[in-house]
Amino acid sequence: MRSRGVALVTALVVVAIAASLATHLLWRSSMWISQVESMRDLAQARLLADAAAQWAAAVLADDAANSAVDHPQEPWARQIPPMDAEGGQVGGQLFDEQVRWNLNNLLTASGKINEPELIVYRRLLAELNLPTELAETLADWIDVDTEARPGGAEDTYYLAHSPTTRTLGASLSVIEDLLLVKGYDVVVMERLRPHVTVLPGTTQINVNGASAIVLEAVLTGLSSADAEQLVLQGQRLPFRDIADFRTRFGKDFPGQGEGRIATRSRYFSLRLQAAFGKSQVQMVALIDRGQGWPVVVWRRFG
Ligand SMILES: [Ca+2]
Ligand SMILES: [Ca+2]
Repeated sequence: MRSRGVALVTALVVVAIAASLATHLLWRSSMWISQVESMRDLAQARLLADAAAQWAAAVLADDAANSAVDHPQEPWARQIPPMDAEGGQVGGQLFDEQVRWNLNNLLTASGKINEPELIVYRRLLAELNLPTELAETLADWIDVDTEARPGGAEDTYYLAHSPTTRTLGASLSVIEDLLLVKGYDVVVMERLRPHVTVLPGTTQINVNGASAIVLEAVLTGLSSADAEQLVLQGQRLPFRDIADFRTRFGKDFPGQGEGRIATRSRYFSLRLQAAFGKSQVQMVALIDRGQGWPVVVWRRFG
């Protein structure tokens, strides 16, 4: 009787273990299936985002074919709320990157610093109440020589500080590169970001959409009040061309540096969100409308 009792208990234990093992295996395989599903969904969401980027390029091509100016009231600038597409959802918005000052304007093709542009950057920093040494440290970071400018910093500084690194000696690829440069931190970045960008080569400022701070920095002789008045004018009715920009100012136009401004743009950034099944992706891309069909220069998923 006692041994039967023990055998029964043993049998029950065996059954219990087998059952829990089966549950565990079932759980493992369903985990595996859901992982495969979410990987598939993620891949689909990315495909959807890439398709949307191609659609944005087509929108910009269409704009170039139909208008000689670019301004934030044009159809390309509209925010597209998430909408159903190919079994998922996608939405986003295009932004004119040339309403911001391009930090790579500081560098000439031969790797030297463009001194008049450095003056523009110093002015921009001063308007933002940031130390103007940030212009010198960035200049040393991107120039090809290893001689430190007054207030700047070259390899000797970076090799002695953590994280140990060397200066870039080339134009910036992405704005986050700035965080490696002496004096730049998240607080500085937050203040700078609405007014600066990182684009290939040298670019002009599109006066349709640029901030008063940027206009004041690129046009020597323009006061804050002048710049603010111009921004308001452009918001009421976008400027057709630079002659229109000057004329509508209403009195003798004090700004110098017309080579730095334009009323159309080549570079646009795209921010979009795509969702498929259980997965969501965010994408940031830079689009170049320079020659022929617009191309995606780079894209990042987040
Ligand atoms: Ca346009
Ligand atoms: Ca230097």
